[in-house]
Amino acid sequence: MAYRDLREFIARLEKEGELRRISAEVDPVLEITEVAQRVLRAGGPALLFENPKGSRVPLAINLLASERRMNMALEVDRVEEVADRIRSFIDFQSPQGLFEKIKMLPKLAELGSFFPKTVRSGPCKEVIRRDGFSLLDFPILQCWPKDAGRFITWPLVITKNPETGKRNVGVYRMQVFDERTTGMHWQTQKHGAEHFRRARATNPQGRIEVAVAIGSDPATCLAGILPVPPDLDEMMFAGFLRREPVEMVACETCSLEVPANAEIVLEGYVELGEMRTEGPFGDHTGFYSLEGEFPVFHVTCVTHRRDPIYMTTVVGPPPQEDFFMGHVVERVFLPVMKMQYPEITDVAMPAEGIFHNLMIVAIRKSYPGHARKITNAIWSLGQAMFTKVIVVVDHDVNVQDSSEVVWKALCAIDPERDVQFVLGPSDTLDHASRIQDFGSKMGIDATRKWASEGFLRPWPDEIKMDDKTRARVDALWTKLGFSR
Ligand SMILES: Cc1cc2nc3c(=O)[nH]c(=O)nc-3n(C[C@H](O)[C@H](O)[C@H](O)COP(=O)(O)O)c2cc1C
Ligand SMILES: [Mn+2]
Repeated sequence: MAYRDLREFIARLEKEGELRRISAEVDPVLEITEVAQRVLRAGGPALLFENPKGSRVPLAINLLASERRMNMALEVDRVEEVADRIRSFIDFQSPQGLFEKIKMLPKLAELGSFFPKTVRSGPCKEVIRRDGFSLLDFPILQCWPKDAGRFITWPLVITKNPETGKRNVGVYRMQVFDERTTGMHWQTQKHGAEHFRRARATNPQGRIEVAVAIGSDPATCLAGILPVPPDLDEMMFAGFLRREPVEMVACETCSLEVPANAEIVLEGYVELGEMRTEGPFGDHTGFYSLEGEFPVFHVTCVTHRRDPIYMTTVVGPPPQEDFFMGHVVERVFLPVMKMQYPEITDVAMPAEGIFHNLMIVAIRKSYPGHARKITNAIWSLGQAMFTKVIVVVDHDVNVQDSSEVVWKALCAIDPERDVQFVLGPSDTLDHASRIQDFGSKMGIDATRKWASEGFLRPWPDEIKMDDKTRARVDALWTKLGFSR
């Protein structure tokens, strides 16, 4: 059974000893970050701040900030189970006989459970406030000392593609400007930004409707950060993850729908002709992302539960909670990458590479230039386009072991020959690229070089002791005075 909502997940965490309630007053300005950081670094539990200073709304943080809690959120023992489920759909063979067709029925029923379902009402409508509301009622964090202000860090921002009518849900931080206005940090290549640009192209002085849900069941919250293809509804992906449809309910003041189980909903619009300075913000790079011009979100209505919980997260020097999210992305999307590029055997994005700076890819190399083909493929694959450095190794290198990768990759390269630079889109958060959103990327071909690639020297074998000697020493081991 999927979690009905955020509070059911929190209750489960508490039951499993994975939640700590904090009743002392703690300030959402900096202090909660510091507490959450220390607890996360110590491998501690999720936190529920019952008395954030200046607000009557409790605040939940670090809910998914461990492998165990992430598995609980996805209701699996290992995240690879999600990948296996994706693979089972990819591997779908067209059925031959009647028996095979019948065997397929449960799979088809499962497919049906992906699609979001519209419902007439839901707990997010317990309180509806068209007037007199204020964002300042919520315990919104100022995460870091040089942040420009308070930021909503885990909003599910919902828009519709003005051309296709398809929904998009993305997590884009929102700087609180005042009681009913925030920034909308749609980075250039993200789907929300594309909706904004398309709407603006036809109606430069118009508006685009935007709804924001804060705090939902964990799979739905997670779906907002996943790099699913454009025009593929993240709520459908959430339905896949939770194996039950996400129930959506109509907004009060616009034509969008929001998850009915949300804790808090902000309805409103973005003015297409309006930009405002946003940031700085202590970001997941571990540095402040600088101020920039971004669209502005105007809130027209707030709906929430009678006793809402404000869900948030902190990004900053790695590793943070978002590392666990990135790990899910790495594992869950591997079968999708493999579908297009079956030569890929494994992929790793180490925490220090903060998603877009470093990807290590193992391939089963089968023709000259194969590694370079894969770097180019990755640079054209959705948000993997941002990957600043790609290291391609042979399939017998364990990409999950950074020290093995550093060792073998450095041994395998003749830098001038094996490093390739390309120009292209870069992550908006990349503060080193020559201009915002555009810069260079590097592919490193750290595979064994072949004669067909012009490498005419012999490639040496890796040193390994032979089995016979190892067995002999095993047998001798205790006699040599060592313990096993
Ligand atoms: C905590 C957190 C904060 C994020 N903040 C932003 C942000 O401010 N702007 C942005 O464009 N992406 C941000 N992201 C990344 C997007 O959520 C992610 O790229 C997502 O896939 C975007 O959805 P889209 O592909 O539908 O555009 C954030 C991710 C996390 C985990
Ligand atoms: Mn999207």
